[in-house]
Amino acid sequence: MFGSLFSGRRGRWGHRLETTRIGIKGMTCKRCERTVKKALLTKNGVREVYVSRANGVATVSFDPDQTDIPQLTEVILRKGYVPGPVEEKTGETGSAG
Ligand code: 9UX
Repeated sequence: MFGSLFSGRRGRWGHRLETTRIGIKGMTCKRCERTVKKALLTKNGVREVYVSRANGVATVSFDPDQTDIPQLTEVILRKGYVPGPVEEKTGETGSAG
Protein backbone atom coordinates (compact mmCIF):
# COMPACT_ATOMS: atom_id res chain seq x y z
CA MET A 1 0.00 0.00 0.00
CA PHE A 2 2.82 2.36 0.84
CA GLY A 3 5.41 0.68 -1.30
CA SER A 4 8.49 -0.74 0.24
CA LEU A 5 9.19 0.10 3.84
CA PHE A 6 12.86 -0.61 3.29
CA SER A 7 15.20 2.31 3.04
CA GLY A 8 17.53 2.94 0.16
CA ARG A 9 14.85 3.43 -2.41
CA ARG A 10 15.28 5.93 -5.18
CA GLY A 11 12.56 8.43 -5.84
CA ARG A 12 11.23 9.30 -9.22
CA TRP A 13 13.90 11.89 -9.84
CA GLY A 14 16.76 9.87 -8.50
CA HIS A 15 16.83 11.50 -5.10
CA ARG A 16 17.15 9.24 -2.14
CA LEU A 17 13.94 8.21 -0.46
CA GLU A 18 13.54 6.69 2.95
CA THR A 19 10.36 5.60 4.67
CA THR A 20 10.04 5.60 8.40
CA ARG A 21 7.30 5.08 10.92
CA ILE A 22 7.06 7.42 13.87
CA GLY A 23 4.82 6.76 16.83
CA ILE A 24 2.66 9.71 17.86
CA LYS A 25 0.76 10.13 21.09
CA GLY A 26 -1.94 12.66 21.69
CA MET A 27 -3.99 12.33 18.53
CA THR A 28 -7.45 11.97 19.89
CA CYS A 29 -9.67 12.90 17.01
CA LYS A 30 -9.72 12.58 13.27
CA ARG A 31 -8.59 16.12 12.57
CA CYS A 32 -5.32 15.44 14.36
CA GLU A 33 -4.33 13.20 11.47
CA ARG A 34 -4.69 16.08 9.06
CA THR A 35 -2.89 18.51 11.34
CA VAL A 36 0.11 16.23 11.69
CA LYS A 37 0.12 15.31 8.02
CA LYS A 38 -0.01 18.91 6.83
CA ALA A 39 2.71 19.94 9.26
CA LEU A 40 5.04 17.20 8.08
CA LEU A 41 4.38 17.96 4.42
CA THR A 42 5.56 21.55 4.89
CA LYS A 43 9.01 20.20 5.68
CA ASN A 44 11.52 20.29 2.85
CA GLY A 45 12.28 16.81 1.59
CA VAL A 46 9.10 15.21 2.86
CA ARG A 47 7.47 13.42 -0.05
CA GLU A 48 4.61 11.42 1.36
CA VAL A 49 2.85 11.21 4.71
CA TYR A 50 0.26 8.82 6.01
CA VAL A 51 -1.05 9.32 9.53
CA SER A 52 -3.15 6.83 11.44
CA ARG A 53 -4.75 8.09 14.61
CA ALA A 54 -6.02 4.59 15.38
CA ASN A 55 -2.52 3.16 15.35
CA GLY A 56 -0.81 6.30 16.60
CA VAL A 57 1.65 6.12 13.76
CA ALA A 58 2.87 8.45 11.05
CA THR A 59 4.43 6.82 8.00
CA VAL A 60 6.73 9.33 6.33
CA SER A 61 8.68 9.11 3.10
CA PHE A 62 11.44 11.66 2.90
CA ASP A 63 14.70 12.50 1.19
CA PRO A 64 17.40 11.88 3.83
CA ASP A 65 19.62 14.42 2.09
CA GLN A 66 17.12 17.17 2.95
CA THR A 67 15.71 16.23 6.32
CA ASP A 68 15.99 13.60 8.99
CA ILE A 69 13.98 11.89 11.67
CA PRO A 70 14.93 14.33 14.48
CA GLN A 71 13.60 17.19 12.35
CA LEU A 72 10.40 15.29 11.68
CA THR A 73 9.80 14.53 15.34
CA GLU A 74 10.44 18.19 16.13
CA VAL A 75 7.66 19.21 13.77
CA ILE A 76 5.32 16.82 15.54
CA LEU A 77 6.36 18.13 18.95
CA ARG A 78 5.80 21.73 17.93
CA LYS A 79 2.24 20.83 16.92
CA GLY A 80 1.64 19.61 20.44
CA TYR A 81 1.86 15.86 19.91
CA VAL A 82 4.34 13.46 21.40
CA PRO A 83 6.50 11.51 18.96
CA GLY A 84 8.15 8.30 20.00
CA PRO A 85 8.89 4.78 18.93
CA VAL A 86 6.14 2.89 17.17
CA GLU A 87 4.24 0.81 19.67
CA GLU A 88 3.45 -2.44 17.97
CA LYS A 89 0.13 -3.90 19.01
CA THR A 90 1.31 -7.48 18.79
CA GLY A 91 1.86 -7.76 22.50
CA GLU A 92 5.58 -8.11 22.03
CA THR A 93 7.77 -6.51 24.60
CA GLY A 94 11.38 -5.61 24.74
CA SER A 95 13.16 -3.37 22.31
CA ALA A 96 16.84 -2.61 22.21
CA GLY A 97 16.94 0.79 23.73
MO1 9UX B 1 -9.47 16.88 17.63
MO2 9UX B 1 -6.66 16.80 17.54
O1 9UX B 1 -10.59 18.16 18.45
O2 9UX B 1 -5.43 18.07 18.08
S1 9UX B 1 -8.00 17.85 16.16
S2 9UX B 1 -8.06 16.23 19.26
